[in-house]
Amino acid sequence: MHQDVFDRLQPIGLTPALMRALETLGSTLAHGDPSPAEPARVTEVHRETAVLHDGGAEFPARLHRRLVTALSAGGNAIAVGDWVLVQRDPSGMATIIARAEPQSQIVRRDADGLRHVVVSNIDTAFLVMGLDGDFNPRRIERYVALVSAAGSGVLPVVVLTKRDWAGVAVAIDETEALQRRLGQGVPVHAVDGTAPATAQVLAPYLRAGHTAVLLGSSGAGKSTLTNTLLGRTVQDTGAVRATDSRGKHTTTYRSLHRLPGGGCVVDTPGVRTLRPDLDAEALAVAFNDIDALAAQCRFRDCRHQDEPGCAVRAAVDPDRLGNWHKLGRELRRDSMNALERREQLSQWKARTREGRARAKSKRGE
Ligand SMILES: Nc1nc2c(ncn2[C@@H]2O[C@H](COP(=O)(O)OP(=O)(O)O)[C@@H](O)[C@H]2O)c(=O)[nH]1
Ligand SMILES: [Mg+2]
Ligand SMILES: [Zn+2]
Repeated sequence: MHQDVFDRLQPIGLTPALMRALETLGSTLAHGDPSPAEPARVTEVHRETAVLHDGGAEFPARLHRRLVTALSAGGNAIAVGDWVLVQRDPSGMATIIARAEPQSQIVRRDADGLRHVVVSNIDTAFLVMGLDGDFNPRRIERYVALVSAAGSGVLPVVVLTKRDWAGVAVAIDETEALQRRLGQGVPVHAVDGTAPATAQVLAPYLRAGHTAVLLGSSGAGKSTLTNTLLGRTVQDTGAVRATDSRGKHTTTYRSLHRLPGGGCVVDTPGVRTLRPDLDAEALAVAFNDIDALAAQCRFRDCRHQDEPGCAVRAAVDPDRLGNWHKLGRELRRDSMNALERREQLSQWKARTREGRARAKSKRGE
């Protein structure tokens, strides 16, 4: 890749590692193919099309069916933030023909346990929550676990919005309590998302070439923050119900925006129920205080439930510990389901093999 191409793409998040991945993809594709593939970043994904950015401008592109099928076979999909290669047909229409393996990926599971990629290649995850009826430390811990599972190098940052609405005293109390509960690895900020000065508070997480995603319930203030960071109104924002502070789903799809200061931000629609695609390691990272204290429990296999001499129960917020137990149960249920699904698949494959063999012998082959 030419230096000038890298220089053009670096402000929208291209790293040397991703550039090498794209180059490798490009050289494997080049065999016998005359038209060169161009690198670009995905800023929106729709059913059959996507919007891409080439460092200069945005343009529409088609998704290549074979690529979509190959990715979905591995429980994956093209997502906002991905780095891809595109090829143009004679009319100039672009098609995404390859995707670089993401450096980080936020993945949630739906009620059926199916994986959904939310966003790829991010540096910061702003966990946005209102200091109104939306405030819920357990939900924030769930988001921290979601981010821990995204791969190392993604920093979770809690952004408590509506500080102006809650009042300064309440905001300070809630912020300090949450910071104590989460520990020092997760910064917590209370902001007025509508105030221009909030862009300066979040600027350290949005350096040139960095990408941040905004996660949180509908009505938490993600689109408001996006507009404040951009310094202009790009995203529609919606009113929340006074009774339960819930928002209408004003934002319906994810979109990546380039910030005037150099970074990128991805606005997302809220999800009602959040199930992180967890593994034991990610859970241990998200709750590293529990992991560290466990070494001091009297019993080596302490479950931190009712055992005597439990160092975890003695030190950790009981509600946080309860949440850790709950996420652990979900994790075991999900991995059990994955095992069952694999067993089911191998049984089904064995049956089709037998079926084919029977058909063959009937035909007398
Ligand atoms: N007073 C106040 N209102 C806010 C703040 N952040 C968001 N809002 C309001 O909350 C509502 C929902 O915001 P929106 O950005 O659409 O939430 P989203 O669903 O997370 O994108 C809108 O009416 C916003 O104006 C804030 O910090 N202070
Ligand atoms: Mg929104
Ligand atoms: Zn214990």
